[in-house]
Amino acid sequence: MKIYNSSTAPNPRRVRVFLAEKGITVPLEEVDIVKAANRTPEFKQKNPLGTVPVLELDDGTHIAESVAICRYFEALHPQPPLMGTGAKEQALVEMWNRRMELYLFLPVTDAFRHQHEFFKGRITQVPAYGEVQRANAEQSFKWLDQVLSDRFFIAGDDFSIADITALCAVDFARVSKIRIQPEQKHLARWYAAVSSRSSAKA
Ligand SMILES: N[C@@H](CCC(=O)N[C@@H](CS)C(=O)NCC(=O)O)C(=O)O
Repeated sequence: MKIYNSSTAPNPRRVRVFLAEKGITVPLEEVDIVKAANRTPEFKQKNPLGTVPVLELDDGTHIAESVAICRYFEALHPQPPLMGTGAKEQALVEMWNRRMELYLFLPVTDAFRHQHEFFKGRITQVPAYGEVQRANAEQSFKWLDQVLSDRFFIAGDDFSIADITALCAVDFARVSKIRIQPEQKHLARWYAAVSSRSSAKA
């Protein structure tokens, strides 16, 4: 078993943090996305979308999509639960993780993809769309600050995959100069708590 990884990209980090929280070690193989090693026909046999992370099982199965990889390890190693336990909690964690993906992680990564030199020639960049997504990301920081005014973690009392998605988004946002604002005290309190966990170094 191994994971095709990029040590600088935010999606593989989500999986690394998840595994670190579980205390699981999986060999990592670095894919040089700067040199577009993820876009070769050989890599696309593992994941036709040409993205990392990809989990390769010993039977040759490839599982891409960060949440799908996390789901696999949650099923094999349920402790500590990071995707909720019981119908209600699992649904709430799923809801918050989807929200973090759609309204935080996506605008943050779109701002980067559509405005940064790195993606020039790799995708059709629409800088104005990047600007809209930057504003959406900033709006989501404000919203998350409110959300965190009445709870310790994003989905409630327990640390979950939703916190991991949000942590990786907030850290990656720095590349596009999107930062927690001084008045966003709840968000700053949450960020200090999650980024001081040892898993955050993964
Ligand atoms: N929905 C996918 C997104 C994967 C993704 O976009 N990965 C980025 C790294 S964060 C990538 O491979 N980018 C390289 C490229 O697009 O060339 C997931 O959750 O894993």
